[in-house]
Amino acid sequence: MTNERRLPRVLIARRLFPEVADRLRAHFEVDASDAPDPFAPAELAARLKDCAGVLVTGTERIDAELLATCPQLRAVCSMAVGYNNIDVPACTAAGVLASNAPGVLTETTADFGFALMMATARRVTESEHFLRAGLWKTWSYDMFAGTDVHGATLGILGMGRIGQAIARRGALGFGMKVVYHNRSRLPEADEAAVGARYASLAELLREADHLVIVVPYSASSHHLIGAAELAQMKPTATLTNIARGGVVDDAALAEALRARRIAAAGLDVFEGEPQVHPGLLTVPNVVLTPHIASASLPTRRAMADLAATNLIAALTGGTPPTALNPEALRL
Ligand code: 8YV
Repeated sequence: MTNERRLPRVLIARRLFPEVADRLRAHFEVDASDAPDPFAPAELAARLKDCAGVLVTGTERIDAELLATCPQLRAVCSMAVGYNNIDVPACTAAGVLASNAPGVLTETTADFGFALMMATARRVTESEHFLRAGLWKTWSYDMFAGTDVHGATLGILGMGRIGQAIARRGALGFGMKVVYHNRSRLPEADEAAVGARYASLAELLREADHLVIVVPYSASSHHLIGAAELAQMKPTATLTNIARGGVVDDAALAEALRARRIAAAGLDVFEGEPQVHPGLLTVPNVVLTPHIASASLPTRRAMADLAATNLIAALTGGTPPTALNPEALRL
């Protein structure tokens, strides 16, 4: 008679690197999604029923209702740094370890934030559409004249790792003045490293030539930038959002862009994505990208690997390196 002990079962909730699934197979029985789309909530719940752990991205919603349907679950490990899709207190209450993936995507995401801000300021996609449409007939002194980035004032809303990496690019590479607003002020040495000055939100909005939003989404940052805030910005200013849809009121932004109350916007994230507010699709002065700020293959691999490391540690008695609720392991 064989007395084989079954390995704990884990789910990889999105199609991911096969190498990461192989790493997990050394420890677990693995159910890996190979579908391009996320699971519908009912399917996710069904697949999680007998799982001890799950590797998720920013798209799976993990809340008390779902947790109640999977009593065996002990770890939810995300490859995203933002974790507004995970109800961490509900995980803790259910004795489920939750982790995110900070650090590994900082520089890649900052590169993209800077690229999007520059494309917005210098009207890169708008002018490309013009060229592709066969409209380019001659040179003109003001054709697609944009706003300078070098030497301008860079306003950063949310000064965590990614905000600081963007500040370094602006200050050290482009001679920008850096002003920021954050829930808490940085230590003076960190401010000095990039010459960043702390400001109130109102000052930030008033002073920024280019406002870059990197603040995490939560109930307190919902529609932090709406019509009233956009009205305080310079008419020549740009706004770039690489944080989360919902931090900016997209309807108010579409209207501000249409009325040219600000010059332009660069958006990688949207309220209700992958849906995009129709008003944003019809104005020319916006650069739109499909939530790709962390999308370089080495970085996506590092994000997935960090989630796998957390999952393995959580389910094999180790210490998950980037746990959001380490106390859940002790419950
Ligand atoms: C992810 C992100 O690509 O890390 C985050 O918070 O928004 C992106 O890097 C996305 O959430 C999928 O995991």
